[in-house]
Amino acid sequence: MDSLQQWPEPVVPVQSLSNAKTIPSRYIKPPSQRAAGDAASTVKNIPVVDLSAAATAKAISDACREWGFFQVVNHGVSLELVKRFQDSWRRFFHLPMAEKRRYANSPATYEGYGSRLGVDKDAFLDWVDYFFLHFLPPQLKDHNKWPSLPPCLRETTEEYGVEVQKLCRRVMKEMSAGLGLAADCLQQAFGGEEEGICIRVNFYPKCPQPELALGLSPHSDPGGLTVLLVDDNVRGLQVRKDGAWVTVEPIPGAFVINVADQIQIVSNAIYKSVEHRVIVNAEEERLSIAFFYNPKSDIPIGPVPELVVVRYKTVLCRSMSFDEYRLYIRRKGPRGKSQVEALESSIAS
Ligand SMILES: O=C(O)CCC(=O)C(=O)O
Repeated sequence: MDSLQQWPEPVVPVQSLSNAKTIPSRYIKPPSQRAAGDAASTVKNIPVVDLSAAATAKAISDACREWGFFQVVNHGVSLELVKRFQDSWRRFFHLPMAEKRRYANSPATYEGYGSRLGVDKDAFLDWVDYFFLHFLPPQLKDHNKWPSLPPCLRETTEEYGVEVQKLCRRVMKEMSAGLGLAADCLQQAFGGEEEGICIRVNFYPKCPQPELALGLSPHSDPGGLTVLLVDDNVRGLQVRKDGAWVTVEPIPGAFVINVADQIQIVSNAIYKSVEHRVIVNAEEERLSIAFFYNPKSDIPIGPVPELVVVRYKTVLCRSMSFDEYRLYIRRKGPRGKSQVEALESSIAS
């Protein structure tokens, strides 16, 4: 049977382990992968871009070249909607386990309620439960697969998706302009108006031994760009910068945006996707909501020709559809930047 049809072991929701004194060995990372021993970075925070200011394309482009991560303020998405959306999902994760398990997922599509990424048997696991859903294309969106409780969740998620899609299209234009390209160039490379969108709501329960575990192992996102909504007052996200880990200081009302692998590919690696991870803590649970803005999934995605000629005179990344590309993370789970790097080295060799 195809390994993506079922999980290799019974799935245990992390939330059900949160009140124990110690964590099961599956969640104990080898010492070299724990956050505790890493040198702290002296850099305080990722760049902040004010989307109501002039020269946004330059600010975004600089952030994408130097960091691959930035926060946006004055982004135009209603803060009341953002709060309603966050609250409805927080309420979902506090429903009885039997209600959540009605949506238990499989690795075939990942849609639904789950607790692991990757299908390798006996793999180390991350300290996170999540809910994954498709928002676009329309043929993949199915409200019946989204939680029916709390009652406002489906409607609020729909409203939020429409607004954040607009934000993504705007950021794509600014990223394009920042590469010296026509404003619609990156969007066209993604399949025009047929982009894909999925949402993963991550719930990190309190962890009795946070120094031994990670909420999410280091990874870059496989899609185009990610708009992340994080808790205002619980830190957890760390971004790799010049070999050190920088803890993101959340700004209330802001979104964290990051370049993902498909933007690295279409920009011929001028914009780089960046490794990030999540640390957990014993005092507070944390909720984050990742909005993955992806190319149309069945077209070849490769570097924009203008960038090959102008910038490097060489192709750094080979083309592959996003459907093929994301199978890797579905099988392996978070593995740093190994996949996009493998694509680049296959060109070099
Ligand atoms: O929880 C976070 O802050 C980051 C989540 C993330 O990296 C992801 O969902 O891919």
